[in-house]
Amino acid sequence: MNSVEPQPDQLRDQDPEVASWLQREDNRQHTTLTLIASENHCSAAVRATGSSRLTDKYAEGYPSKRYYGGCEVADGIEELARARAMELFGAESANVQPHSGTSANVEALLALAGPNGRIVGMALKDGGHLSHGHPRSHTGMLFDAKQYGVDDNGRVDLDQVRELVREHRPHVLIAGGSSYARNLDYQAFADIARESEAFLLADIAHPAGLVAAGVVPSPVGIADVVTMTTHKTLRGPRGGMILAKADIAKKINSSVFPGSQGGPLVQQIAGKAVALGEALQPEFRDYQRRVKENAVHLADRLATAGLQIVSGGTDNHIVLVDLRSTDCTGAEVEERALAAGLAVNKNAVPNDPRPPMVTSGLRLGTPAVTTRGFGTAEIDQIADIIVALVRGENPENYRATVRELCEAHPLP
Ligand code: DSN
Repeated sequence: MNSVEPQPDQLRDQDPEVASWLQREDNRQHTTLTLIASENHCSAAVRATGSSRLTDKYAEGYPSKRYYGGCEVADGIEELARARAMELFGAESANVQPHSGTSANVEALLALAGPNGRIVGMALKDGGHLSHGHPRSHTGMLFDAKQYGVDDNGRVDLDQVRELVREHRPHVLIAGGSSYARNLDYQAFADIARESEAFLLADIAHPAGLVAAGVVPSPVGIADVVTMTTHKTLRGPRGGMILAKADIAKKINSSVFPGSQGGPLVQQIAGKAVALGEALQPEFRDYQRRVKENAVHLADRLATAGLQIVSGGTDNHIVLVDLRSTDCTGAEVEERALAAGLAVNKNAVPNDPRPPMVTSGLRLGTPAVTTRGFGTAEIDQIADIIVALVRGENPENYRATVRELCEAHPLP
């Protein structure tokens, strides 16, 4: 394998045990094709920020209003990240401090609904996210949460959303999901929210990069608040971000700090600034266009081979395969795929009769392999391997092909 990076000498010398785990992860990523829809490979420039001295710095507060001295660099970096985020998404304000997408959601919900407030979001089992009011998430405990689902075609049923909102009168309506492959009609969601005087929160954790590139519709300017992660299609470091309309920005900022978080991770904010700078370049649009093209192609190829695709296809980077008409579970195919060198994840499909650790579905995504330079020809090869694995063929028969694809398409 040509581009596995050696661990820094200091780490190897001081702690060979940890260094060897890191080396093992490098090797795993180099020799595995990531088809997990929420993962990507960020640039070396983004990764460099994570190992910088910024990791040592406390900077509680916001630029120019910190509770520690020596924050001039942290201020400059946070201002830069905020300015780039606002430019990229056309937003009135940006908070780049949330540690994750779930943190961003909890922070925004606490700001807009308050403890014990009412919220409505998409159910996890239908493609939503834990932090949209699932009973095991604090968002399902702190708030009085009701959940909407999808119809028999795997699409959000706006009539059901409207009915639920009229009945439950939420403070916040959430539009967004983590295994939903179709565009959402943000204007229709906003109209439903407005009718009941609710705020609209759009969670674009998954399609953030596609939104930034204009490849899928943007909720910015329609939703009151937009939350996201920075490491999925946006291809930055791990973390979260919140965009808000100017009139609620102060509330959101107070909910992030001091409401829910202490010191921001300045090294992650620097990584967000780098990734946002990359996303402002013309090549990023082309990358996102190819992410979607590859996903549409993958869905078509799998469907042509006889696999069922939830909602019949995709509008974004996600392909959700329904395995109920086959002999296998999501967990079985996940294990076979890994043995062949493909990282995928089992996922519930709407009305799934199996438990979450088994499931009847497979969630696939194209962001990471598109970063490696995959086009539709390589997607065909991957799709054919997945079909063969679902049919019960031996994963070992495909390991060499996957390795060749990895070698021909090294990590950034
Ligand atoms: N981990 C995210 C995903 O895989 O979609 C959800 O939190």
